[in-house]
Amino acid sequence: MTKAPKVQGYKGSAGGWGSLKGISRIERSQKAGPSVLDTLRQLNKPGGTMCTSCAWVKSEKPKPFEFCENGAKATLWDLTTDRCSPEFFARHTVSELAMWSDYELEMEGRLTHPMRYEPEVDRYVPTSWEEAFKAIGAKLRTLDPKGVTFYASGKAALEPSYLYAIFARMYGHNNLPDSSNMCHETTSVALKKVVGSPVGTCQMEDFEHCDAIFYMGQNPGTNSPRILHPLQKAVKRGCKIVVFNPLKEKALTEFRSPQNPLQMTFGKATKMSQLYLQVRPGGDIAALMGTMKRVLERDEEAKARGSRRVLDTAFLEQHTNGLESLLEKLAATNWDELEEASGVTRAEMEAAGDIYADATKVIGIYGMGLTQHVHGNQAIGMLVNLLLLGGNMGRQGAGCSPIRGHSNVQGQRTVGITEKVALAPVAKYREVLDLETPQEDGHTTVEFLEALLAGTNTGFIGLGGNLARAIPDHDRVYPAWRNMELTVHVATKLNKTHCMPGKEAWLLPCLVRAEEDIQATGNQWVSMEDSFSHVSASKGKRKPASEHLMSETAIICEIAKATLDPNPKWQWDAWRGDYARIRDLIARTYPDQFYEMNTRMHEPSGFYRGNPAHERIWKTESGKAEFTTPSVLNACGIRGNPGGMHLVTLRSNDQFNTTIYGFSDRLRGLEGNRMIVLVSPEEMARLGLHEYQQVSLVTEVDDNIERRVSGLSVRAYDLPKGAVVGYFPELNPLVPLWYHDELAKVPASKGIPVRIEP
Ligand SMILES: Nc1nc2c(c(=O)[nH]1)N[C@H]1C(S)=C(S)[C@@H](COP(=O)(O)OP(=O)(O)OC[C@H]3O[C@@H](n4cnc5c(=O)[nH]c(N)nc54)[C@H](O)[C@@H]3O)O[C@H]1N2
Ligand SMILES: Nc1nc2c(c(=O)[nH]1)N[C@H]1C(S)=C(S)[C@@H](COP(=O)(O)OP(=O)(O)OC[C@H]3O[C@@H](n4cnc5c(=O)[nH]c(N)nc54)[C@H](O)[C@@H]3O)O[C@H]1N2
Ligand SMILES: [Mo]
Repeated sequence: MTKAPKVQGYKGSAGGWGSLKGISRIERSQKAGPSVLDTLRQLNKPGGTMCTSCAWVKSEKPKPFEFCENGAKATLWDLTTDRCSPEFFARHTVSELAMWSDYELEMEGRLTHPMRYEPEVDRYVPTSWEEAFKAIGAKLRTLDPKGVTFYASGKAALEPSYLYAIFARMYGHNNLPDSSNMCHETTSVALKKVVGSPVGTCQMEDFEHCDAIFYMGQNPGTNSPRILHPLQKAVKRGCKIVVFNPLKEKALTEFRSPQNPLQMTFGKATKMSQLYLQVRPGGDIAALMGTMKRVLERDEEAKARGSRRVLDTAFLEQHTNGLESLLEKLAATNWDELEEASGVTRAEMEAAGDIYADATKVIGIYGMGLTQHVHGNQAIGMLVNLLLLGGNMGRQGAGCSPIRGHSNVQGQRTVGITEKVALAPVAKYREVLDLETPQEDGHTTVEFLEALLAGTNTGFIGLGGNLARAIPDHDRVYPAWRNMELTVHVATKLNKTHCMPGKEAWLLPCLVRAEEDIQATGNQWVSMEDSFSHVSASKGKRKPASEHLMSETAIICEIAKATLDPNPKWQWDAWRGDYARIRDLIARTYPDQFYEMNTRMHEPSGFYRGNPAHERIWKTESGKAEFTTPSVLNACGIRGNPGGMHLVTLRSNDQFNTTIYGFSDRLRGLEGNRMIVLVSPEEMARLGLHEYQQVSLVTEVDDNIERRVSGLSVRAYDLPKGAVVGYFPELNPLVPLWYHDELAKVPASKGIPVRIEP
């Protein structure tokens, strides 16, 4: 038998000096120049630019540096002095570029000119904006609108997003998927169902009052580092953090604040979590059921003793529905089943239950580890079940806080980028814009891809993003992508999706958020919404990367003008010239939440859009908060045999989604290679694998399609039984398109049944 290799690890803590080294490495590779410091200094501050990296809330009282390692990386990446110019495109055919990696393509730097695909020479060639708009408008007019999809990737501000959503409907479809459809759509569906509001219920002050946090399936050290400061403060107050995660993520074990020179130099790192449950993929439903069993026991004990009840019986009585059936399910499920489905022990689940029972104010936090499963909505439902038991919803120090991804992804949904007609402000569109919303629901991301494979989706506009890489089932989808009649990309840097042009294809370069956006009335403000439903203003101050760039707002206005028949209420030129007029439209369309938007967005940390569930108003079918009874114990769609393994695909510390900054996954102690598969020493021994062995991963589903990724190097890693781990997007060919959340259709990228082939 091979000797089990030593599990590697990163010796430092999250944050600390390592994060500063990470930033300076990117600064060298991107050559952004010293003036970038001015931009960094005013990130996320009133009057400044909002960071494009994550959607965590902007502080009311900003620190001297109100950004994190990865916010700095994202900003430096945007402000690189490298240029991907027409000369570059003249040197390379698109077929050649299609073979380049995500990393190599974006390393070419910022796009500088509008480009048109020329099939005869298989190259992108420079064009003028006039030619581009005229041709795109003319082509869109020949296509059936129902077969055209307008994708958005979550970064564009509220102003362009609002216009994009109305343009789609004026043109004739609701095909408005956004990155959310691969991300937190599970949240939008599940939270809506159980508490009546599709977004998180917490506010910043809740983090100052909670005494326990259940932190599930989210990696803050990499993906939302600014949250670590309020978490650290909470821990220092005595708040207990319970983590559910198959991986021991560094930032959830220890953290050193880069904002605190004393702690950086002399201090001990803060121990972040009290209890760490290394659940198997999808194991959260069962682990939460076990937790809840213990909470109920503790409540019985308290009742018998006559001490403070653990259950908030008054809240349960007045505000909730459906507890009985959940209690029956819990009683009928035994600990052996829960241990098998969760991958953790009864003692661990009981310890989690004890922390919950001892706390009076509890917050639940989660990310992709819950949303990207076939039964992801049920896992979110279980977390809410636990919170409801103690009345931990809609009161100070308590609530449910999904951590959103892209910096304005929540806001895009708020201002109408949605494929569901029921969520569009249909009556207001009629009143404000003379706009009749098309009646059929549009495409989710998965439905767009299904239409693409069926040949019925013939046109695509991408407002940012790298959709062909972010989606499942690459090997099936790529060939179909190029059959489209028209592809249009509004983008900042070249990526692989751009290298899959349709028969007519356009690459339209746009400004980044840190750059000046000069229109008829001067440099424009834009606005975005964070994970706490706060809407803040942002203004770019930097000279654009090229004089030929246009803003996303201007590009949408010009394409719309070239496509649609004129209507006196559709004032594309006026909107383009003064974004305050777009905000007036938003305010008229959503008066309850966006009244006086033009002034309120300048409040420190933005204005709060409000959330009924935060006030214990439940906009559900029953008018109460709903307990849900899970139909399964594990969130993976296919459990396979007991030895079966599930693949988790996730982000390294050196990437922003499909943008690969480099090859260092510092906090996990993994360096130099992204084509790796992490396997536990026990599984390695069982399968006879050795470290650095080259293997393939093969998807184990029964649909007669072979899904395989080869050339992966095995690394030993501390993982629960049945889990293997690798990187997104390299492993996306393994995710079947039909393998997605049963309600929200979010691809189940965290629980793919696989086998390892030597
Ligand atoms: N620097 C940087 N910042 C980012 C991004 C980025 O790529 N880079 N992406 C942005 C976007 S769009 C998003 S959506 C967010 C994503 O942020 P996260 O939600 O943190 O996404 P992932 O990196 O996919 O990591 C998911 C976490 O879930 C855990 N996990 C996997 N399966 C399970 C499971 O079954 N149960 C539990 N409990 N845990 C599980 C993984 O081990 C991992 O820690 O970050 C945003 N911010
Ligand atoms: N297997 C697997 N697949 C996943 C995930 C996973 O965890 N596992 N995560 C999913 C998630 S959570 C998400 S959100 C999606 C992400 O999917 P997308 O949002 O589609 O992808 P990104 O990588 O964020 O897009 C990067 C590109 O956006 C463009 N860009 C960058 N900044 C701007 C800008 O300011 N304006 C414009 N117009 N363009 C810009 C650049 O050209 C860049 O190449 O991927 C999903 N796919
Ligand atoms: Mo995301």
